[in-house]
Amino acid sequence: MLGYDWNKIKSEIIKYSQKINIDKIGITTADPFLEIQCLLREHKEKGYGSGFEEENLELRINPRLSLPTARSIIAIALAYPGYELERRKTSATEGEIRRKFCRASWGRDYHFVLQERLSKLADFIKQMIPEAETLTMVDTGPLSDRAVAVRAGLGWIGKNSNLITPEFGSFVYLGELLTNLPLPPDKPLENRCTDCSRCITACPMHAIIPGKAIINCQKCLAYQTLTKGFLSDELKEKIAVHPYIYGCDICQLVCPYNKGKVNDIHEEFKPVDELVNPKVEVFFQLSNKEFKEKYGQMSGSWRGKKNLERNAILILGAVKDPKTIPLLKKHLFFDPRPEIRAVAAWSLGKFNYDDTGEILKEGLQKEKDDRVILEIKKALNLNE
Ligand code: B12
Ligand code: SF4
Ligand code: SF4
Repeated sequence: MLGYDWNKIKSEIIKYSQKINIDKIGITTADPFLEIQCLLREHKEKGYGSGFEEENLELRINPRLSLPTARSIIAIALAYPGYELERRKTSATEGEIRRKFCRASWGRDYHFVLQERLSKLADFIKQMIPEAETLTMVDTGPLSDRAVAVRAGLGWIGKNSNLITPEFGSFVYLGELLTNLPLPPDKPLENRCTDCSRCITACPMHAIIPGKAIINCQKCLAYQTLTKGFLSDELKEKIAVHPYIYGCDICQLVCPYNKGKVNDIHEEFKPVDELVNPKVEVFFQLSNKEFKEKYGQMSGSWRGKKNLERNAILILGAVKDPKTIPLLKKHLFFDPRPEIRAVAAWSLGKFNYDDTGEILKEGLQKEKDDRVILEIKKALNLNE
């Protein structure tokens, strides 16, 4: 592709990105991300993964396995709100049981929002240069969005493993556009975490591996609130008192680089309080169809309803409101899903024996699944 002034093309791309409300943009080469190869291998070998990461390490590291002609990668970031919800202040006095969705689930699902921006950017580039090839990724692509953003100079990796931008803190979504254009690359920023370790101290699960800027997902509540299976006793205790029914913002909220970052920029990400700080019982009241209609636009709905129901039952065990005993009983006796019956037993076990002992004993008579039987016995303090 001869005859183009790549510096000029780059500044046209930057100008256009501002016009379509992309908050940050940076460019890096499409060279393999050898700098993260060892880290990704260690992450996998030590069992720190969540299973949501791309399995194939080569694909994760080499952009040219996704777009063989790639010469550059354009990294983008869109900021999302960092402020607190209004509703939280009043919920306790009303005696309601509510839990939040993490900020990354506020407003419209970010995958669509960023993909739309990247598609516009791709169209713009192709208008300028008809022979341009492009491939866009947001979250679900094989590349590490954070590694791309770091090398393109959008920010640095905090000890909590999040990419932190100087302007918006770590409350940013990331995406990238691979292209065959030889655009001039940007320079990475210095890491500014220095001797701070607030995120490591604040993590309720000790999930952040010190000195590595990676987390052990098996411990992390941002991951475990998304799972749908049986949980260890430790995880049940922690999810029951976690402020979030979906995700976790704790290690970001304590970060000094997020202090005062309101990021009230994009209409799409503005939260509807009732949706992102719901009464936990709503998840038992909604049919799957109703759940899709009400929550389908939020990124926090991608796992369906089961993980939210399971977490909600655990929360009822922590709150111990006698009004919720009939609901827990119904799930212990009649829910077809053993994972849900198991947490119902756990939560009933948190009440006084006088209030729920008979229910648990009756549940034990009915139950056929060994895993649930074990849970009921634990709730009744019966030794094997
Ligand atoms: C799997 C996954 C998860 C897992 C694991 C997260 C994790 N920390 O590993 C779970 C479910 C726990 C999760 C949680 C969250 N996630 Co998530 N997740 C992903 C996903 C799909 C892959 C991440 C991955 O491979 N992790 C494994 C680690 C080892 O790799 P990595 O995090 O990509 O990047 C590391 C390396 O690249 C390295 N690195 C980068 N450059 C360099 C350079 C050098 C020299 C070295 C040595 C290392 C290095 O540092 C990074 C941090 O360890 C990405 C999307 C994507 N395709 O990349 C989103 C992504 C990371 N998640 C995102 C978000 C928003 C979240 C949550 C904030 C949501 C929430 N509130 O609950 C939390 C944050 C929890 C946390 N402290 O990390 C954003 C992060 C934005 C940001 N500012 O960093 C991403 C990028 C999605 C997106 N496109 O916006 N997530
Ligand atoms: S997201 Fe929550 S559980 Fe996960 S590392 Fe951060 S503070 Fe710990
Ligand atoms: S809390 Fe401190 S150590 Fe953790 S990411 Fe923020 S600046 Fe870095």
